[in-house]
Amino acid sequence: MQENYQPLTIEQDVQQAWDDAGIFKASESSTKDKYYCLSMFPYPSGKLHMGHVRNYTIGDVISRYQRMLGKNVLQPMGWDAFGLPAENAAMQHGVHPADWTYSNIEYMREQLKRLGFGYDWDREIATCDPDYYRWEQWFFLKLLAKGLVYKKTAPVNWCPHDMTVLANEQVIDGCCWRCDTHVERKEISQWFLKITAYADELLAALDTLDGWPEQVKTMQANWIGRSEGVEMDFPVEGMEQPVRIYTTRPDTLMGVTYLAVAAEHPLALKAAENNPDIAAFINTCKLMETSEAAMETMEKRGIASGINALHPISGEAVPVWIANFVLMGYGTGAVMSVPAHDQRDYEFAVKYGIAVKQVIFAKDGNPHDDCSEQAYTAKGVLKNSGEFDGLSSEQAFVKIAETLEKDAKGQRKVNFRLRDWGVSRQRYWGAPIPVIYCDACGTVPVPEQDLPVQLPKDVVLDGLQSPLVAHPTFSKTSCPSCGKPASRETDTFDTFMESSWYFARFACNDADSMLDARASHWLPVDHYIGGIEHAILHLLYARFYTKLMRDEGLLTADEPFKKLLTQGMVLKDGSKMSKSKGNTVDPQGLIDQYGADTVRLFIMFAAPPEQSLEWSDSGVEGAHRFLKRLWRQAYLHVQACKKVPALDKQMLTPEQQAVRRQLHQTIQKVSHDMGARIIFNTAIAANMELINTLGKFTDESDNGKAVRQEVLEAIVLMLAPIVPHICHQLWLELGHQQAVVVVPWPQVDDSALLQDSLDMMIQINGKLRGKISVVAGASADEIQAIALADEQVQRFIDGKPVKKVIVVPKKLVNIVV
Ligand code: OVK
Repeated sequence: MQENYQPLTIEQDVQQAWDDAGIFKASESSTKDKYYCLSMFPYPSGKLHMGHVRNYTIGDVISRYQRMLGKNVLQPMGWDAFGLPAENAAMQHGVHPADWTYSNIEYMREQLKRLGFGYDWDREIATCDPDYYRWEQWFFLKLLAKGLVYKKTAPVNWCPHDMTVLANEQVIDGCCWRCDTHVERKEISQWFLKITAYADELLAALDTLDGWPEQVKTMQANWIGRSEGVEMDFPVEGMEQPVRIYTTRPDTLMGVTYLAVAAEHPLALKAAENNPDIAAFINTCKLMETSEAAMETMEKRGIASGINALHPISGEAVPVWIANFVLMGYGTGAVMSVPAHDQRDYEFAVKYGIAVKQVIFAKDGNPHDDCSEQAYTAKGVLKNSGEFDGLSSEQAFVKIAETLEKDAKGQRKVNFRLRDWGVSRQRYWGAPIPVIYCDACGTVPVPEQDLPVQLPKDVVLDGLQSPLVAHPTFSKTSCPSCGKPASRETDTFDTFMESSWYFARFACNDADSMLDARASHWLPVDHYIGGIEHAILHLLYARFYTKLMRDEGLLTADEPFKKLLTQGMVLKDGSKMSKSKGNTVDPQGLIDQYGADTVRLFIMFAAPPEQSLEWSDSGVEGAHRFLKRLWRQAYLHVQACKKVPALDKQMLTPEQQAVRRQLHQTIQKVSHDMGARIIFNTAIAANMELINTLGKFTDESDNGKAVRQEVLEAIVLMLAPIVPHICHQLWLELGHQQAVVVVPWPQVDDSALLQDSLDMMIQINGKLRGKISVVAGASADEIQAIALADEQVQRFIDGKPVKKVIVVPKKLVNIVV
């Protein structure tokens, strides 16, 4: 055994040994229980960020721990390879997005290997590979045939100067990132997936996800936004068509003082016909970004349409306003406004001098229901509401709904906030949408035998229009149905399409169909690890896709991810590591300097996985020192103990018993921390304490050596998931042939725990100087020996001769020097 810890050599050799033995290849024929552990696959953006290292270390530790528990583990890795960054890089550096992507994959794959992650690389996927996206196209066409896919117009961000569509991230403060021109909203025809058809199930099934953080389930539930309300019609003066609105607060109906409609609403367009001011206002509404965030924060503006609607119950005239915060794509494009009881309506009413009519009052008559400064949004009791006066909000909900239903003016309705998923992107680096447009036959799906529709490589990107639009052989084709010239869809899929099913394809990445029986074998993923930024969209789309694949007969699972761990951020000096702040730490430098195990240990020791982790250079040093100490202890033991004596449990001294008790308490604690709690820092700390104890344990008797061997072996096994290279090597040095990866997790010896122990205070010259743990029933001589061997006691004695030792049974040891 080498005297010094040399991580770089060990790590290379150990990784080679794993590779040679094919240790991480997962097989479906194993008789063991399966365990599918998955970390969110990366965008191949260039090189690993510390956030990736944290994510993938957590996943690898869980995988290795489960393997030691006897599970048949699948842990795959791949690349979420399409998307805008590749196009940007292509333009900046003059490389093709495909070349940029594949060279990043090469580099990042090496980094992952260097960190020792136990992936089954045979299952690697890159989503930009036609063998992957062909099945995405195939599945899209299945959904099209089923009516779960449709086309409609939807707004995009449009730069009128560059004449191009912009992604939300290319809009900066409402302006184009390239030319700073004000971005407009433009309606174009796009493809949608009917996720709303699954809204009920997506919401209800959240209750079955016991292994998900409550916070994530709440975010999903809010996003789906099921509400119970009433849909009703307001007749319009001088027109046949009423205005339809939906409200979750019908109890406030008698407080309506205006209606607000979207700029694209038919009433708004009608009003604009002979009013240039209205026409101008509608035009300015088009100059608006489409992102939800922008809609939330923009200034709320409007204009009176001059049209009156009629209140469905009182029959009073209600003015119709055109407002920039009402969107045609949301609900009916019109809302009833109750300024007294909705803050946005209140601010708008105050701004434009519209009446505020309070109809809900606090039940207890408290003055906090006052509406003179802001809206009163709580529920309460109705007043100023005619026949409904005196009812509670809850009673009024029912009564008003019944009244409207009786007169056929409205009806109760369950609504969802969730909208269908727009999957068209006007970009090059994505999976082509497999449809053809023919003047004679309309929209024609690409026949199955013509899939995949391959993304052509011979393009030049200029950052303006997608090069697919003008590509001579791609955009021009012939109709599969009538054979006449036709044009191909030039939009590509949203990259969330690829990440919505990759976890299933990992199970059968070589299948000659989208999925085969192996997908149902491995799914659901037992543990999914990733960033909280994906709490809503990615996780919802993946759940939706799972249900779609199930309903297509491709999968038996109802849900994709049984357990979810959302990892915390990596911070430096209190803020998120980012290029713009200049506070990033490059993992590669640390790996080169200290080795992968040190980086892994620091990351797992610095914080529990769900909390944010503050970067600390001294913490990395500390982790490295600990590994050197572990190596040293093993080295000294192996030198002193060429042949390990058998442990004789009947002949243990009290000190040996105390060490064994701490050992088995540690196994118990670490198993609980790593298994049930999924907390690793405390598990590591317990092992550190055990190493400290071993450092003080100088017993060179046969049983002493046997205990030391037992402790070292257990530490190596317990730390193997976290620092797998050093543990692999130490396991061999401790005299074993098998790779530690496949050795079972250590078992608690209950008999070692049974020994009663007690703490005894130590005084030196009458002053309290420490504490020792001894087995109940230990003799005075044994207690004296343990006390004198204690490191702290030795420090205080400081080489002076011991004059006297007084042992007060079960209480204290007094040493006189
Ligand atoms: N491909 C998607 C993705 O998020 C996942 C799909 C399943 C949708 C974690 C940074 C960083 C900070 C500043 C500048 C640059 C980078 C994420 C994910 C996983 C993969 C941490 C990544 N900080 N990057 N791909 N990270 N932290 O490559 O939360 O962005 O779980 O790694 O991340 S990803």
